[in-house]
Amino acid sequence: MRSLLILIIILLSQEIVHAQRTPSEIAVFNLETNELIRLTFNEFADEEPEWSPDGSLIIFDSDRAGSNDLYQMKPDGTDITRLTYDSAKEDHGAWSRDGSKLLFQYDAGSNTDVWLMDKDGKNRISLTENSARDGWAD
Ligand SMILES: [Ca+2]
Ligand SMILES: [Ca+2]
Ligand SMILES: [Ca+2]
Repeated sequence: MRSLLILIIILLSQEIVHAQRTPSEIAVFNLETNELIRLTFNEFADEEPEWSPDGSLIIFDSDRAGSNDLYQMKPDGTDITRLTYDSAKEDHGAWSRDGSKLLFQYDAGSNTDVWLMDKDGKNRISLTENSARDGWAD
């Protein structure tokens, strides 16, 4: 069943002045029923959705709080939880195979690094520390 559901991003055409990126939404498309279920509803950029290995959660990134951060939600769009809170740009989230940890790109401005944290946002550590651009963990 899970393989028949596709996460897609809807790009919205209207320009929103205060959004940092193009407004977009996350939706699930059911290949059996051709049903499109929209999961996010706001004028900000919600992007890069990734299923957890067991299908119980979706991580994504969003600039809805000003800074770009990682969030997670249930596949029906409920229980949205913010996972990162600082001013850096966190995106490109990816699940570990056992679903316990998240890899992501941490962009502080002049430089990016790959970070790792528990799926609830705790125990963040940087895996790379150098002046080159390291990223795209997924
Ligand atoms: Ca949005
Ligand atoms: Ca941030
Ligand atoms: Ca770096």
